[in-house]
Amino acid sequence: MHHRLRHATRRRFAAVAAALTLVAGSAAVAAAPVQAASGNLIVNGGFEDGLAGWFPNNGNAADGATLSPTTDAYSGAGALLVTNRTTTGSGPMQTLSGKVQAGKTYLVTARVKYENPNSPSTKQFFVTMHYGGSTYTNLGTVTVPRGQWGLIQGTFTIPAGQTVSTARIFVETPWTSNPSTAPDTHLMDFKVDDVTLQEYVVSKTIEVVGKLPGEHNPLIGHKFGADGFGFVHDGRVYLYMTNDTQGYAPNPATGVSPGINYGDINQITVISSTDLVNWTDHGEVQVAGPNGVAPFTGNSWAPGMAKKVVNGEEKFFLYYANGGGSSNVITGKSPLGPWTSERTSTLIDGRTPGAETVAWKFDPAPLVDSDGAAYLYFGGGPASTSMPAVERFNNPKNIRAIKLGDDMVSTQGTAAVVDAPVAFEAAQVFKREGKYYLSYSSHFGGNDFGGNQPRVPGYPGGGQIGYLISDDPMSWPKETYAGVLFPNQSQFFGTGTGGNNHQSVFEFEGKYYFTYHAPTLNKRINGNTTQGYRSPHIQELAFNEDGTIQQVVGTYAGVDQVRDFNPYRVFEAETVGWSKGIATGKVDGASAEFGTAVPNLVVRDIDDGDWTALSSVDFGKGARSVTAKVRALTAGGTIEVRLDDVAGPVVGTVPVDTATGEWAEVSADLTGVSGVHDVYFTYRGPAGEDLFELDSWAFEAVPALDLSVTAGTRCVGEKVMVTVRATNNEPIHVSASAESAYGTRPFGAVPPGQEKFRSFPTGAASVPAGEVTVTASATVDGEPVTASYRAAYDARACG
Ligand SMILES: [Ca+2]
Ligand SMILES: [Ca+2]
Ligand SMILES: [Ca+2]
Repeated sequence: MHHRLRHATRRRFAAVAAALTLVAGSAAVAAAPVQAASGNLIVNGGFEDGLAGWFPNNGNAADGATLSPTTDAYSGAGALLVTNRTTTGSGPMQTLSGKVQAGKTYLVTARVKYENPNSPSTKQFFVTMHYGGSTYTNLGTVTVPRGQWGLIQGTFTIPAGQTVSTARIFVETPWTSNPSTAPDTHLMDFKVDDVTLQEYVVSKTIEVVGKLPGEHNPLIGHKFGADGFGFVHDGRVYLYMTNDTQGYAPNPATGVSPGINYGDINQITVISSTDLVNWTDHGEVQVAGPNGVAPFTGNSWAPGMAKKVVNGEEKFFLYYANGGGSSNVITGKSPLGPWTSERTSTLIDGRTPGAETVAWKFDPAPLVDSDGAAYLYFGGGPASTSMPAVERFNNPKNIRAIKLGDDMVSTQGTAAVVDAPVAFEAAQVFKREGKYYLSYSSHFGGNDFGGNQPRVPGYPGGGQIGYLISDDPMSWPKETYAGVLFPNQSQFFGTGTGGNNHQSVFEFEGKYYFTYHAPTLNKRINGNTTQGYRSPHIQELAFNEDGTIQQVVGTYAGVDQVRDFNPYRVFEAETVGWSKGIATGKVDGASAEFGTAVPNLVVRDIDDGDWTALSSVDFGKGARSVTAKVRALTAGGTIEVRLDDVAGPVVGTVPVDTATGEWAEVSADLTGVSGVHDVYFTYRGPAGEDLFELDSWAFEAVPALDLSVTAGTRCVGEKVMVTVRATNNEPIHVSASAESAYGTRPFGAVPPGQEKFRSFPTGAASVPAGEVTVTASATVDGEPVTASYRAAYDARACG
């Protein structure tokens, strides 16, 4: 009876363990985002301390084995040898009493090897938990070839309510009732080394470099974001996105998350940039759900953004899909909030006139026209089944346009049909040179759209971005269709990047840009088997003479950086061109760069070897120091500042030597930093520890003196005189002197705003072209500052 129960339990768990192994094997490329919350719970797991902590499994009276140290180790100098085994469960055991808890998830690993030449050529081993009594669970397994060290690996969650006071783990071979009939098969000697057991915390931190240095797509590498909507305000581009990271939950063992579940998403992610390469993470707006700005909505997908002055006050309106059934809007005081809800029910739903038959009343995209009139475009999903199948496929009439009220949070009149060919979702409108452009995503066919129907020539294929051009923002007959402006992203980014898309177009400093998404970061994490987690991309949009759009080509290169990055100010550390291994999180308090009323984030999960980088930073004449606002989490952390490459020269090292747990400023002098460079901050410190958090950076320029210097020549009789003129543009006295091939002449003190001349008699009738150097010095803010200037003169002959 006892054995039967034990057998049944063990077989069941053996099957589970085998399935886990298969999953782990198929995703061997994935880096497991493991965080050991407590370190190794096993005492002397490497057997470097003899047999300390270990005893032979004695869970059954029949179990028995001899444990002895061996120097044939997998790592280090020692390992364990198991001999004289009496049951398949005979192996080394260690108690976990007081170390593990019900409901928590753990990773177990161990190295095993057997060498008996009479044993099978491969053998399966387990690490098994004995909770007590007859409750055994296989935690991890491996099938290893004879004579080689194999790696047992597995994750397991201790069931809620499981008693763990007598929990013990041991290493064994597969159970059989009568092992002594074939001892070489079932009771062979084996060796064990490197046993670990760690608690697992699912981490969303993306450990791979998701945006490669030099590339500009995806826009960010440390989190996901889909359905990006580009919005320009006050010289800055904001991108509002569906928070695809919200339900991302990579398995700690495999690194692979379950597929995306849109139903989990009730936040909108916001990033912004002034150069389209370095993006600031503003975190997530909790839009929907019980704690959301609009708690009467449950989801927040596919945002759209607009601004308008209402009753003399500039307001920002963030529209979003409340799942597939309705759309809503919240109101911001700035593009980053704070946010309020002016409504107590959804903006677009089954009651919206003209939208009754639209299956999915979602994907709301606003347009504020140049005359102040505002419109909302929305809708999608399967066409009415009352239509003929061919029409359902080609002209499903599932998109709508409706006028927004002056308050931007109500609609006016009846929604008009947008007859976008093969339409599925994601309508968005922009205006250029008096014409309105409506782009949208096409459907993938199938029974919802009438089955496999003949496609009208020129109409979009599945999952493409088509567009219409109209003179009227409310009139979109099928004749306004203008073509496909973007094929499916899988055409450019390959296996694993197919699926839906959602685009927007925005104008920034005279150029038009196209936003779309692709699961390229997901692909970099997991290879070609992606789980639907999408990342934002941008390409430039170009137009033909007739106003049609040149089809966009998706690239990892992305768009050109609009301007160099200005380092001489306080800017958020969560502004990143490229990164590795970091996460971001919201903290209380104001943003140093964006003000008191909007969220501030910090860079977190900084481990030894992680880094962040800024693209194309203009240091001008030179930077002399950098300051970081940090919160040390351990002693011994440093920040290395490097130029142009993650392994580039270190131009300064910032010690993070402040009190742990406290925000403080740390800084370092810099050497050799001038001109335009990519800047890499590489983080160093004790391995396996969270080093510090980062809030903001500031660089300080080498102080310079503002002098204008010119040189020239004139003839005095038949001899050449070299002349030099220095103008002091500083508000203080500057001491200066000039040096030429013909000597050195002091100017003495040059008063603020004044100029002085000096002449160098050459004694020659002709001189070649040359240069003078003026050296100036002054005391600025109590510090001596010296600067030198060069000025050239032409060759001259006199007489
Ligand atoms: Ca060892
Ligand atoms: Ca990290
Ligand atoms: Ca910050």
